[in-house]
Amino acid sequence: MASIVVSLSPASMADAPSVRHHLKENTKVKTNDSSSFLRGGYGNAFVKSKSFSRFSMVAAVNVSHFEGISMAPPDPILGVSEAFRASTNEMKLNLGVGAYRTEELQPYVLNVVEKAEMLMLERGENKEYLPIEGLAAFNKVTAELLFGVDNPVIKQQRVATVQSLSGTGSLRLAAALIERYFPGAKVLISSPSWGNHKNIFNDARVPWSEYRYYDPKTVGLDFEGMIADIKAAPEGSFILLHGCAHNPTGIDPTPEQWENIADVVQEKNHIPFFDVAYQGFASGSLDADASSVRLFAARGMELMVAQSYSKNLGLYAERIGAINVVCPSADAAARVKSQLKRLARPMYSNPPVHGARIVANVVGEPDLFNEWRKEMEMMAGRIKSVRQKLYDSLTAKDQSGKDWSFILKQIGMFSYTGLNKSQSENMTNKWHVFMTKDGRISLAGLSSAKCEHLADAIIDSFYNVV
Ligand code: KET
Repeated sequence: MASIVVSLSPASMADAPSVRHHLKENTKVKTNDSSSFLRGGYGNAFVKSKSFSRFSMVAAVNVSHFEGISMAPPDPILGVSEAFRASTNEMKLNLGVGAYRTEELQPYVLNVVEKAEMLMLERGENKEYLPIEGLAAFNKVTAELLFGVDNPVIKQQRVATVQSLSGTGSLRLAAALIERYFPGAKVLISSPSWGNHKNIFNDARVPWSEYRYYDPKTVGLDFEGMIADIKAAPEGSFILLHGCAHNPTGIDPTPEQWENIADVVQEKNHIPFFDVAYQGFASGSLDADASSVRLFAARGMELMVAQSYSKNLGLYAERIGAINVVCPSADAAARVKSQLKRLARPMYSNPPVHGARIVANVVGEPDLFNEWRKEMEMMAGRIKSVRQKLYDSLTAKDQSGKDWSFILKQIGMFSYTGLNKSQSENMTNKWHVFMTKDGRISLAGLSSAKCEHLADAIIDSFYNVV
């Protein structure tokens, strides 16, 4: 085979990035700085062949820049929606992604969102860039919604709030802050957790490990394991906690257990890092669902909270959320905010305005706010009613005496069924119930009419597949 001669020039490192993966085994490489040839840079996990560090290369032959890139696996959650769309079966049911559907299994745009959008049109709002930190009116109401208007952290202006790209973008921005200002600090993630948490910290190069959370034996919380693992973490770790409606298990600590968790976090000088993606969706009450965060804040602790409006306002595609950092003083909050802005600017410059205005209008206008609360209660109520109906169907159909009541104890959009990977695959392959392979089903995508079919599918998969 012919060999390819490639010359490498470290002088132009800055514009180097993309050709290194073409160098096949029989490629001869010439470099004018061989000492640095294998040094520096991190391996690229997405490229099959060897990484050759940061060099610009002038290839003597025409080699493809992208040929060596391997196929990425589908996303474990959003890939389910892709597979669902591709299915032509009439019975198909998408219980993969956590997205609210009506009883007719249609996406739902909240009335208050439509009203807020009308207001925006009437006011003739423009499309100028937002400041890096986002819309001021949004940042104000979102922090107030989370902590409560009268919370001392709000009154004392101790919260640095930056509008970001929904829950995911807010978590990613916080991860960048950790990477920059707390080098080497670890994030502790519950086992299991929302699948994207690990990706976020991996991509931000923040080390993480897991703490015990779910106990398959009791289908409940492994509270002792959780406490022990948080205690054992290096002092000053970030403890990622789901504010409410834990995803995927639907199992939340009791108020008393939250107090105990706060004790240990405080004792070890850890930093609580809340992911609040379901405020109002767990119980139907915005205040009750924020109580875990408020309990930590009331102890005077520093903490971080990533917020999302994807679920509670149905603004999935608007990418609207925020990162809040509770600081010891207003001064510190101003400094933290300035650094969050500095991190956001090269990542995405500034956030989108549309969703921010919707939230500012809904949360900031008392009439719309009250109407929103009713709509949220309605959505949370529909999920609770299909949860009950699914339990009833399972109990009526399953003659074995198995106790399915764990489903009723879970809270939020999801139910963690306990089905394993092959059982979950059977749900999809045989019953056309599209779901994640960890046994999670989104009850927000279920209608009363489909409960019987789902119960049949679960019973068949549970008893007939190993
Ligand atoms: N946190 C949690 C716990 C979470 O479940 C989600 C989304 C997010 C953050 C981020 O949502 P965003 O739209 O970026 O604000 N979860 C659902 C959708 C997804 O996986 O993206 C899900 O678990 O189905």
